[in-house]
Amino acid sequence: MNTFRMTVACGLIAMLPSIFSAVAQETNAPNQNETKEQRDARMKWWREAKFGMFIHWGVYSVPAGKYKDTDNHGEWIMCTAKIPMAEYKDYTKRFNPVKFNAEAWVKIAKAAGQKYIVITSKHHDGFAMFQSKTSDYNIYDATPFKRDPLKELAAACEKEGIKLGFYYSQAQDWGHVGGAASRGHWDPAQDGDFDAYLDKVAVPQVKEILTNYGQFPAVLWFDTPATMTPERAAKFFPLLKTRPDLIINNRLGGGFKGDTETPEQFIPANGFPGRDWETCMTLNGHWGYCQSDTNWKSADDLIRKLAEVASKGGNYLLNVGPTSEGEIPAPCVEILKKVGDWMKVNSESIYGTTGGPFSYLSWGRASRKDHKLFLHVHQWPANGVLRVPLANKVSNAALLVSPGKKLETKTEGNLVLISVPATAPDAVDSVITLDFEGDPVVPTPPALNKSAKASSCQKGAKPEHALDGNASTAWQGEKGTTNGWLEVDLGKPTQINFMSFEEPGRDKDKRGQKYELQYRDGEKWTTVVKGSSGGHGDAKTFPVVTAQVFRLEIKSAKDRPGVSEMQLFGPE
Ligand code: FHN
Repeated sequence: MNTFRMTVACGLIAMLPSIFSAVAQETNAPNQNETKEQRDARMKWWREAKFGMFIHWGVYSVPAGKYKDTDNHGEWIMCTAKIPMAEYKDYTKRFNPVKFNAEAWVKIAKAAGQKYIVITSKHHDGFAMFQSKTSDYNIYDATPFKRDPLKELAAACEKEGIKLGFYYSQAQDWGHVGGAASRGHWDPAQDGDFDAYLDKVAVPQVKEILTNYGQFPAVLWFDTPATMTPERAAKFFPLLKTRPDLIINNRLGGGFKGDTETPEQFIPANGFPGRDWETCMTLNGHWGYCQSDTNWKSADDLIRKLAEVASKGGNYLLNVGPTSEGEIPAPCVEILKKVGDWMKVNSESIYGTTGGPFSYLSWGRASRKDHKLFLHVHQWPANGVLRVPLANKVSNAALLVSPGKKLETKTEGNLVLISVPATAPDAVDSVITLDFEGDPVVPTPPALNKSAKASSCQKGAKPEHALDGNASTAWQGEKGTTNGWLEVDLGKPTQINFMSFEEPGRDKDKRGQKYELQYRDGEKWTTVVKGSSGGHGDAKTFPVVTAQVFRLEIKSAKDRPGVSEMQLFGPE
């Protein structure tokens, strides 16, 4: 065997342990051998719950976003203000949340219609919000409070029938030697061995939060897998396997998929077909309490987001950032109560539903339970007729608020026309139930699997990857290009009044693409709509245009132009 071949052989042999190790890691991961039935049973309560409360609470609520002459920080304040470890730890002396009332918090969540809570047991600053024997840098030992809020929350959740999950920052830890920092350490006191940190702090603390809180946690929400490898992730597997019913997200790292996808601050255009997913969002612009951030989302916006998430088969984890006194900010309580008022009337259209069959509806969203559709009407038809692009036989239609009062329906081609009252029962989201027979027959999106061209294509990509209905394939321009275009031929002149597109990679990639949608108008291109994406695509509605060839022109992109899925739709 010649030298080259010998070298290659030795190289492969040398790699074998890590290959076997990675495979071994994955095969040792929890739930590797569970059947579909076992998985469905384990995920059942979570899939039915649909709506949860995220709580980001920690010692960062003491500075509340301010540090010296800077403001607008959140739970990252120690990093974004580069606060030295010793100085940051001084905040613990002032952390005494005497107004904390677990029962009150759980009742706020229940009143909103939230069925589970996920609270930060330890965030990136390394401060444990529970009594930890592993490190005295915790709320019980390091503050005047001398209580374990997770224990009190666990008792309140048990009493009120709410599930409780724990968020844990397994890699980033700016308060313990060796803990990772995705933006690098800023205090030499943080420097140390990461594997030693995992063994001495993270793994023992995960054991504590998995064993000291009775039936909880029902969910373990790992976050930011900085520097995690399959071997490092595998350190947690034996612990995770001690809780066979535990639901684990996809952020442990080392390639561990976990049970749920976790889009953050956005709702994916098509959800994640075949995967459980949960989008988490803030109520203002910060996860942790930031006193100056009063930019609260409206209840109307949140109700429509909840309907959109349900229509795509996902869960909605909506965050609150309590104060250092232990209170959920009053505006959050008011907004959540309004969402709860809507849920009191319409929760049947959310709890236990799956995604609806429509890729697009001009007037709203649709969730589903077997042969019943819940039509979430955001734009009430002025002419009293709701047009539903469903070619199935329908047996009944009614307002959810008055189920006994049948609405008249008739079929027109592939449309179901529902006669509705002149006034919408709910200005934000009125729900109509529609019972149908058979499997849903809905329009094929006009651009799906159509032929496409592009200005350039990176090796291995094709323009058609943006039109194949699969968000994990994407068209991307050649490396080094910062603009380009993707052209689709619909095969015939088609009425279009809505466009959406998703971008490859996590929203962290922040491609920030400025784009124009154009249609071929004789020899020229006419622009229909312009916009820019924030890293996870965009969607636009516009006056109806009839054309056969459309082009998405990316005028500028921070990275090469890229689209993982583009959809064009016309009016029903
Ligand atoms: O860095 C964290 C952030 O502080 C927050 O906890 C969010 C919530 O999902 N997760 C990480 C950012 O992706």
